[in-house]
Amino acid sequence: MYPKSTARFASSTLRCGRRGLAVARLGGLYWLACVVAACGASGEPARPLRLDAAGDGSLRFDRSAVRTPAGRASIDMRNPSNIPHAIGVRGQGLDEIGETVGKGGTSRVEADLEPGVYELFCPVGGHEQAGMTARLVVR
Ligand SMILES: [Cu+2]
Repeated sequence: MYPKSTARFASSTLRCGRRGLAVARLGGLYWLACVVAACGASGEPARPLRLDAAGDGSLRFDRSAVRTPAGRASIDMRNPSNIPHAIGVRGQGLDEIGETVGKGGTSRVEADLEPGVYELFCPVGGHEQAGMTARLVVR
């Protein structure tokens, strides 16, 4: 009787240990999925916000204003033109610049956006001055 119950206890402990391991594995997967999805430090997934550089080679974006709700955002600018461009965002204490990309590339900035008005601009020399800017309104 006594050895039997000890065995049952041992077996249930083992099962419990396996479950613990399964949870640990799941946790690892979740962490990996989170990294792949490019979550912010807050764990909140970044809301994608798209705009493109003009495709005709002119120094401007494809729109002059973008609106988005407050929160974590991934500002993605696709570059379909032969001129290198990048996305920059400033305002509300934020000043970030994405990678400069050539044709077919995407320049990205991830940021926690507070309500307010921001300026999107291309930081490549002379482009902002030539008018490559857009307003970003966060509500
Ligand atoms: Cu540019």
